[in-house]
Amino acid sequence: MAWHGADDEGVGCVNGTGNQVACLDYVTPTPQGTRWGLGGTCVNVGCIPKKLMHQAGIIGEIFSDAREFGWKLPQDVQLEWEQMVGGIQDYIGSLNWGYRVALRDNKVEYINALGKFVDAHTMECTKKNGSKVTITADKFVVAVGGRPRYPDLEGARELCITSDDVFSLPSPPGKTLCVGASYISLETAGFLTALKFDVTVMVRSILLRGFDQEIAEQIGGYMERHGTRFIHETVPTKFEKVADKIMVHWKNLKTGIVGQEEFDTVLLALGRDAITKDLGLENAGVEFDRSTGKIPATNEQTNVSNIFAIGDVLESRQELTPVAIKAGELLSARLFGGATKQMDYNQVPTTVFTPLEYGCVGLSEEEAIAKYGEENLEVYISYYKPLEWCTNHEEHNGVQVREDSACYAKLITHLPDNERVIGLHVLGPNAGEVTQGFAVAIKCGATKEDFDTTVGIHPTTAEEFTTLKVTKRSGVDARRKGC
Ligand code: NA7
Repeated sequence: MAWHGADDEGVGCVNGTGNQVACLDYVTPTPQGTRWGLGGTCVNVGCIPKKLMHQAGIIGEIFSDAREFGWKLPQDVQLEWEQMVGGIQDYIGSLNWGYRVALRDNKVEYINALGKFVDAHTMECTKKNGSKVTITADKFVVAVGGRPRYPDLEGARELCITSDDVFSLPSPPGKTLCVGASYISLETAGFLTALKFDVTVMVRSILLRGFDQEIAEQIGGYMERHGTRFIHETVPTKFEKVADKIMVHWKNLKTGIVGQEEFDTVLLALGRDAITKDLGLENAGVEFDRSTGKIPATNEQTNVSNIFAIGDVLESRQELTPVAIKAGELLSARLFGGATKQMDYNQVPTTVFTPLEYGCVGLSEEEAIAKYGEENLEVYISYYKPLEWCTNHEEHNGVQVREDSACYAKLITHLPDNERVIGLHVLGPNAGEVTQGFAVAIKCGATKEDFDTTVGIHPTTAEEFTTLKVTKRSGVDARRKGC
């Protein structure tokens, strides 16, 4: 059996079974020449460096809290970009090495080559130096993941970067434009703003499509008040090199007005494509969507019985590393361990690491209304201010650094089903940590009463969910002054 692609999910240790296993991994460099090591998107150019840069931004914001708590800090605290990037890249290097060692310890052969199916049991592997080897296997797992999409616009590939490049930029990005309004764009814009860069987000339609729109708007509002500029209903039309800058030409979709502005860096976050098109899937008889690269599968099995797919290449599944890891573990246990458990893709929690983090599990309000009808739902809401923020009265450009009603908790319940909780949303510090525990409760079928009878931990932000009383239906103002 061969695992193809080393997104974390591919680095499986199924070899305890005595099977012969190979893991094929190859990173095609970006148009800017960025390449990385073993571990896939999350480790190298996704979750890991993103969270660390987000943390660098949070640390910057904490300086103003620290002063209010009595720490005497210089006013002009500076970030050294090169040191931050160096530290993050060193850490990633250690993870890459750890994966190689894990593969070796588990007697998995690591082949640093680009694979292409010759038929359903044969794969041709091309190494960096052009030499080829052919491997055969009883079973294949396709876990090649996705890469950022480039628009068909002049200068896009030559001049712009993507999330594949931003975490290893050798010098500070300077004035930056983030194109796109989904989580990769907003997270990048968020941490770059917190790191004190001049950042603009170009939005074609709405923020965070697919997420709860009330919260998406709140995220945008918070980011805007804290220094990120937004250009709405606008798309880029051309990128041009002017001296050492990038001239971005754009068009407003509503008014038709065109304009241009210079930036030092342009980051494109316009979606990702599964990189299956050169994988020779057709040679193996595997069906896939030629426009998105996605592979349909039933319980991770493609239409060809010995070829499986996990992770971002799967059609209609979440593009989240922990989802892929769990699906991969369950798949290997079924294939080689005699297990029968299938992956449950429902109620998967996730977090958007914008400056104010957004964690959610279950349905958005829009999805809940579409599925059950508004009359069958109760939506409990509360604005809150973390205690940790409450000593900070500093203002920046007329905005309180730590605002009163910026954080938000929302619980959606299904009335006919004993008020079972079908959606939990939290906007605030440590939202990922808050959401993870509640996700277990929701998976167990928790009701509003279960939340109400759970004793809160005081003083925390998560306790907000044990005291929710105001419903949206009531029209009562859920805003609060202070902590
Ligand atoms: P997403 O979630 O696919 O979102 C793409 C964003 O880029 C979205 O805001 C789009 O606006 C916008 N977009 C797409 N094409 C254009 C063009 N041509 N011009 C301007 N704006 C555009 O992408 P991410 O890059 O954040 O990737 C996240 C992926 O990782 C996603 O697939 C996850 O599931 C995993 P729209 O809302 O369509 O108007």
